[in-house]
Amino acid sequence: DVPLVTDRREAESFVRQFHHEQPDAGDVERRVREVLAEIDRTGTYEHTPAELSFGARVAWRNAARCIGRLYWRSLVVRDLRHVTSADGIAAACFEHLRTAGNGGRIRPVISVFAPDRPGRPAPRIVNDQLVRYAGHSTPGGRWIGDPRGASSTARARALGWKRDDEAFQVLPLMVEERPGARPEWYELPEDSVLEVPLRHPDHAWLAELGLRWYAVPAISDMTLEIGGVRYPAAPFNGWYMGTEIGARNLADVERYDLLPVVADRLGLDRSSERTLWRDRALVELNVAVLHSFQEAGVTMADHHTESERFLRHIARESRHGRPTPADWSWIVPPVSGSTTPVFHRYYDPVDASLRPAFLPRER
Ligand code: HEM
Ligand code: NRG
Repeated sequence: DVPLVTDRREAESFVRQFHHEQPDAGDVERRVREVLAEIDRTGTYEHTPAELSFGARVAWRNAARCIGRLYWRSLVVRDLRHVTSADGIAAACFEHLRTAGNGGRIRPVISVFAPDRPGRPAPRIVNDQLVRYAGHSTPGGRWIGDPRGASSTARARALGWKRDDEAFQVLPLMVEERPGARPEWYELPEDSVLEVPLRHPDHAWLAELGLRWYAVPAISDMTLEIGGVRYPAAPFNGWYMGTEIGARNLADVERYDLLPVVADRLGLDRSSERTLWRDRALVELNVAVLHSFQEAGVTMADHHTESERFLRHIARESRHGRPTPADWSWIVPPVSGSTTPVFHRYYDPVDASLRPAFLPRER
């Protein structure tokens, strides 16, 4: 599967957008001629560092499912297009996690590795996030760890990695130098993975459950597309909103499925749905997540604050004459939706052809 020649119209339209939004960037017509000539000569073109940074930031601005877009301008862009070996990519990903984790004061960062070129497809990161917990089911049908990590766990084991039976074992990073090649795998160095043990401000028993979560959500399976050029290895991170962990990762029946455990420790009556034991357990679990990150000094947003920021983002974009396409079903938090302002309105329609963009990995 050889990447095709870069689309000339996508390239030209990106260069024009870049110069429109960054009027100090120089002569747009000259740059358009240069880019088109380079595509005619080589089948693709190279972004300038300024184009790359702008493109990555606008891809974030365009992410219709993301509630965290207020800070899109401050994304730190690491230009690693020259890094193509599996060893080099792994080392750079670990450095990404350190600089993003920043001792707890999390910084939004993207690392952009080599793009696909005609006849030379780029390396891929196999994992869906740089940090993710392993998971597998026992012969008895019980889950150990995160079911979301099951396919990566199986993949890593086939490559020779050893899992244990812990609930929160960090998976190794797997890198394919070429799509379809046998991945190299790397254990994450301890100093690159910041984690927070969970406890509850009022319920000491919660700490005894031994729950934890990692600090930096770094998506590594989306392709960054800018001006017709595709960057399949471009992991990015911001910080967590508490509900992602407390209302989904730890609570979903298909994930850690902890609501019955928490409800029992709270002494709730589970004999009927009408006691709302699920809802009450969910709130306490989310309190524990926010409290623990706060006490550990690790950046995390609560869903009320992040919702309010998102509406400020929409207002600011609109002052710049730009719409903010958004997907209601992803923006509204998974708990207490109607208590947040993002619930009570509709959004500009999502246009799948909007670029630059983060696209789901093809295959
Ligand atoms: C999705 C929050 C930073 C790009 C999301 C989701 C949340 C979120 C809650 C929905 C996730 C889900 O339901 O699974 C935040 C917060 C950030 C942040 C609080 C703090 C700064 C970023 C950054 C980027 C980004 C830095 C890219 C540069 C995306 C994309 C999605 C998304 C592409 C959709 C993912 C998918 O389709 O699976 N974000 N985000 N976000 N975010 Fe953000
Ligand atoms: N829900 C996923 C992470 C998705 C992206 N969320 C962010 N992104 N906050 C999870 O691991 O729970 N980010 O770039 O900050």
